[in-house]
Amino acid sequence: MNALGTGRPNTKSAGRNPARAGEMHSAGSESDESIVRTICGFCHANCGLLLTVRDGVVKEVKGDPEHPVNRGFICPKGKAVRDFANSSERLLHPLVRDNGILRQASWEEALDLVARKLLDIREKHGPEALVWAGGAVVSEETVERFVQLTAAFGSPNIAGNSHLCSGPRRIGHEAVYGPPRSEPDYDNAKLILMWGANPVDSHRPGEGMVYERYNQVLTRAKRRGARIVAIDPHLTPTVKLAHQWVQVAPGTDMALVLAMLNVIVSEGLYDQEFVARWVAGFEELQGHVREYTPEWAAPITRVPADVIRDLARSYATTKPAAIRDGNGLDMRTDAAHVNEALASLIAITGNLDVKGGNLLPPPVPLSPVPAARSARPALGAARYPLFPNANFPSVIDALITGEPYRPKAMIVFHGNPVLINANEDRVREALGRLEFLVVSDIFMTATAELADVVLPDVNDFEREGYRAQVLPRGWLISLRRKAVEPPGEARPALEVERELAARMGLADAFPWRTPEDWINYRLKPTGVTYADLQERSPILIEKPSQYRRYEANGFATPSKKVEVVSSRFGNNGYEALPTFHPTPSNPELEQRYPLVASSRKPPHYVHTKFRNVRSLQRAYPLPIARIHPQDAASRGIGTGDAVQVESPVAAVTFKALVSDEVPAGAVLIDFGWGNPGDRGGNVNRLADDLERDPVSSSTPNRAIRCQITKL
Ligand SMILES: Nc1nc2c(c(=O)[nH]1)N[C@H]1C(S)=C(S)[C@@H](COP(=O)(O)OP(=O)(O)OC[C@H]3O[C@@H](n4cnc5c(=O)[nH]c(N)nc54)[C@H](O)[C@@H]3O)O[C@H]1N2
Ligand SMILES: Nc1nc2c(c(=O)[nH]1)N[C@H]1C(S)=C(S)[C@@H](COP(=O)(O)OP(=O)(O)OC[C@H]3O[C@@H](n4cnc5c(=O)[nH]c(N)nc54)[C@H](O)[C@@H]3O)O[C@H]1N2
Ligand code: SF4
Ligand SMILES: [Mo]
Repeated sequence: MNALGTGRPNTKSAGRNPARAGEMHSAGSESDESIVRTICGFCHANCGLLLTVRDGVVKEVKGDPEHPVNRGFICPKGKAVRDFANSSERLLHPLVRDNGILRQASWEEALDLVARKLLDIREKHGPEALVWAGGAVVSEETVERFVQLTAAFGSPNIAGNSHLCSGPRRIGHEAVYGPPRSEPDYDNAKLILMWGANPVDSHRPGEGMVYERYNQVLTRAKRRGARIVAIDPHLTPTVKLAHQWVQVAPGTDMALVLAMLNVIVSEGLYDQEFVARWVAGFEELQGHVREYTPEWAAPITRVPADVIRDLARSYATTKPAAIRDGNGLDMRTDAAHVNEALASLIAITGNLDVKGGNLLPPPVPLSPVPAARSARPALGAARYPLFPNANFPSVIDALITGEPYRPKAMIVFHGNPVLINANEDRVREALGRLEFLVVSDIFMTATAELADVVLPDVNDFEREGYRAQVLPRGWLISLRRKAVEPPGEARPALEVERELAARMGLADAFPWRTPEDWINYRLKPTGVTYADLQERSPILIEKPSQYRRYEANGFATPSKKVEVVSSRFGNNGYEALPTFHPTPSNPELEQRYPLVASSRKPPHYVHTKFRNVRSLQRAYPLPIARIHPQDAASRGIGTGDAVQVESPVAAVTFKALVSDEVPAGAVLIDFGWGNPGDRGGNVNRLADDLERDPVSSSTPNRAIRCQITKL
């Protein structure tokens, strides 16, 4: 084990009394100033931060130069963390709905009410009537809370947002070579395909893996001489950084991958040795892709045939080559199968689990969050058998149709399901049918506004927590330190969850009293303890790079081989080979809605968060719809005009930006508005949630048929 960092105390005092980490909590006295080393919790990167805390208030935020993930770098949101920490808009007291209105309540009253209602619902409808709905994995403790309570209650319905984020990619890759899903080895690749990913803005160059100085992975690779190709319909900062831009038409990646497979297979450019020894179904794949020539794919993808051919050849022959698949390959109706095709591409070219290719890093081993033992299956299990846990679209269906059973209560923790899922109006309708909705958040949100009980949580600087990340050279464990006291009556979710468990007769399922207990329990298999982290965080558990680990035991598939004809898919009633299905033609619909809208994550915000941070609000006040000059001209639309975007589901107003960042026929709309007070429209109101990927239940939040008119 190797400690990164200095070995100096983690909190150093600029005042007279050197403060130890544990004493930081009450930085109350007048002269008290200290630096707290912690991690940012606003996105997955979890950058190391140094907070200057004076008189119990965060005064300054800097990137931690010693944290390997960011080495002092801090993004625009990170810079605004101080304003966020000191926001005056925090939820300060529990709220309880009374005669239709949310009013302030004591913790006693709120917790008694939640316990009583949930027990009553269990008595009448069974434990499965409770659903947990969480948000993005921004650190471990932010996706763990209330899961334990829901499971102890007896419900298997743990439903997050992974149908929109990485779930489809994971299912697609695992169908071919089993878990874990592969991650690009940026620092050793000679060619890197950035496929539907924009890490220059998203700061997410990997999904299950982080990289040292992640904000420099691409520039570092370029400096080393690696070639970077961005496959993206939109002109993004990542595209600008790449050597080549393959401007695939939105949603047509399947045709592009199939044509690349066709070239590689027909020209014998695959890794013959690897294929012979490790690939099952290769002949079938060979026959299957014969019809998918570059000439066939060109009109579909709007990528010229010779560009496709060159891309296939260079990917297959530049050894080693890595692919970063991004969130542009989720949120589409062919999501799982597109990723299956990509996984086969990686494997047959011999780029799987080799240095500079796509690595298969073992995940950090953590003790499990105990799961429910339930008589009834999770919602969605029958329709989406390959989706782990429950999935949110099936929860919505069940609320509306009552099939296979109707949930009655929901706990939303650290997420905003009303805004982030396709078809906001239908999500609202569904949540309106709940008997009881509990929301834990730190701000009033579009989801919290619907709640029967709102539980004010503490924020990232007011609690202890932890993050366990995979780096190419090992496992990195960081401690989140408590730097300041929470405002008002905000209380840590761990404490709240425990109190609820006690009130509901579930105390036995909750032996953890403090964050320390919980962190020690979860980290036990790693050998790192809370005390170790107190002393020096982050801690890197070095795992010398190991490649081709499959040589020992094979791949984690039924045949122990890479299955380019996926038995996991085939055995569950899905197509076992990736197949192109043209969108059925519907002239009436296409005439009425001739454009296709996608959505964009603005670099200033993360999802629906931060619109209440004034500095960011000023920098980027409202959501923008980007439209191609040709489409703008024919509609008389100019930059700055208010436009109405209408889809078959809803109509929403945005400001227009005429720009050739988007191809003709496409519209690109900023995602994440719709919370109370942010004054922006929600792009997800336009998306259809019934059109879904049959494997992953992913909805087309990034492929919305629409028309635009100037207002
Ligand atoms: N159209 C479209 N839709 C999308 C996407 C897209 O690109 N386009 N992206 C998708 C993706 S990738 C994802 S991951 C999802 C995101 O889905 P979510 O994770 O549900 O979205 P967030 O807006 O991040 O919601 C996080 C909530 O947690 C609250 N919060 C912050 N800190 C704390 C805390 O310490 N405690 C508690 N209790 N709450 C806290 C915030 O105030 C916020 O309300 O959206 C998906 N939806
Ligand atoms: N600023 C900011 N950073 C974030 C987030 C945020 O909300 N804001 N969210 C965080 C989360 S939860 C996630 S999951 C990550 C996501 O981070 P990334 O995986 O980098 O994904 P995105 O940033 O959503 O970028 C997706 C890219 O796919 C492209 N794309 C859209 N449609 C298609 C298509 O049909 N084909 C292809 N090939 N490309 C397409 C888009 O133009 C875009 O460039 O970002 C994280 N970081
Ligand atoms: S929001 Fe910015 S500073 Fe915070 S973890 Fe993400 S990239 Fe790092
Ligand atoms: Mo995400």
